[in-house]
Amino acid sequence: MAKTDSNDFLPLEWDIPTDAELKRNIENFRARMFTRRSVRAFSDREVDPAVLRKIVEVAASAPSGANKQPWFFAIVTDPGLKREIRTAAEAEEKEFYTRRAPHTWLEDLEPLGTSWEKPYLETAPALIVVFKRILENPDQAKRKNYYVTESVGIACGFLFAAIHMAGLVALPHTPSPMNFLSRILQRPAHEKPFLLVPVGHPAPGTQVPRLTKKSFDDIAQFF
Ligand code: IYR
Repeated sequence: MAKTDSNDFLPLEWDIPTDAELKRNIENFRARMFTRRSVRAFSDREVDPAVLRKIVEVAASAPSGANKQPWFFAIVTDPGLKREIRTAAEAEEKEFYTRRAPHTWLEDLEPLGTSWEKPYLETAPALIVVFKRILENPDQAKRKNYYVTESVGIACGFLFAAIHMAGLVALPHTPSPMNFLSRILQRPAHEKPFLLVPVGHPAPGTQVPRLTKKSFDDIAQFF
């Protein structure tokens, strides 16, 4: 790696695990992650803002192109804003389910039991709205951030893992188009909505669809 005078490098702080520790670590993490489910029914139990803050800090620790950290997380707990978001999202979803979605798409959604109605956007105690920041600085239109979608995608992976490991549930929700989120949350034009994530505790008696994950051989191969 090229080090120039302008680089400030530190020793990596890292404990090298034994083979046994490695196996245990990944088995534990794998077992925890396999209990994650997307949830669409939330109880109204609140989540401490300090917990939400730590979850977002984990997400924002993700790697990003040239470390530009091209993201913004709007943590929405205000009931009036949640209601506005629900109303606008349902208007788009109604269009989607009754007009825009191709028949095959609706067929694929059938097992999930979804519809245009999104009560969870109001019941969930928090909505984390993730924005991508296209520009580093809105005044410098030529200085675009790098690999923005990849970076924000990784941050969202961290976000879902943090939510799950904290003991909360969430859903990656993508009403389309999502411009209404910029308007309601008054975000600047160089930020674009990426994902809407309701977070909270599951409603008592919540049921989730019986889903299976593809086999390892279907999705991976050693070369
Ligand atoms: N955004 C709609 C439709 C939807 C699309 C996909 I792809 C899903 O995996 C689930 C739902 C909705 O939220 O209902």
